[in-house]
Amino acid sequence: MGAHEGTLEAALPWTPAEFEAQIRALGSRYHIFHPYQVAMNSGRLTRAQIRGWVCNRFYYQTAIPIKDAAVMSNMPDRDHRRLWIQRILDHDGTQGDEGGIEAWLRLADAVGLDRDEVRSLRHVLPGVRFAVDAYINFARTRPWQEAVCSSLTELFAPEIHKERLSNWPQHYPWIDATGYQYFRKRLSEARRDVEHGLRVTLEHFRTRAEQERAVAIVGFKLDVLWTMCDAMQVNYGIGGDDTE
Ligand code: AHQ
Repeated sequence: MGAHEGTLEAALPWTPAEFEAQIRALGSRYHIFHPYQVAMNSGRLTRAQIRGWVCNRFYYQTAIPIKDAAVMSNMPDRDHRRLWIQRILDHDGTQGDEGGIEAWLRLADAVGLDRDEVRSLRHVLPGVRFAVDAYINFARTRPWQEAVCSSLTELFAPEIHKERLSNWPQHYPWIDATGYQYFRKRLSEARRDVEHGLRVTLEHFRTRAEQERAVAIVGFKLDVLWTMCDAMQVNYGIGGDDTE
């Protein structure tokens, strides 16, 4: 290929299929491959390391509806808001459905944590807090389509929830099975979320430069998730003696 064609090719937008494939290729950076998650899903974490994860991830879970409300506040289109509001209800709950934050507190009960201790956020590590706050601030300050794009890490989420549901009961028999409701719930919710998020992303980012911006945005959010695991690994370690 001549230099001219090379330049031309580099400037051409990806087709929607190529664009989606570029985003899906980022899956290799998903936190399912982080040493802390790998150890977790292969039964090598201690009670304290699992409990530390539940406490820190609670901060992320409570941030999601706040993040999604920030996205909605920038969303002029009613039809998009009618879809997006479901994400807030999924976490905050509604009449007759306790929601994801309550389900996460049930996970806290199941791993032997005190709810008030989890709610106090006193165990949230600086690295986790900074990563989560960066995500909220991104959603507050960037165009709503960019914030929608950043949620596409959930393309890879069903796999990690399925892994927990199949591996944890055998690896962590001390965890009460009532705690797994959250992961089950996310299997269908993540798939529904991603359908809308992908449609918005593939439609909005048109030029090659815009498409590459979208790939960088998903990369930013992958870094948010990865950094949370880094902070937990540095502070809690991996493995060790599993005293109560
Ligand atoms: O439980 C998770 C969740 O509700 C969400 C919302 C979504 C977003 O808006 O960014 N991302 C997300 C994720 C959840 N669980 C994470 C996990 O590993 O349990 C994965 C995370 C994601 O992939 O973004």
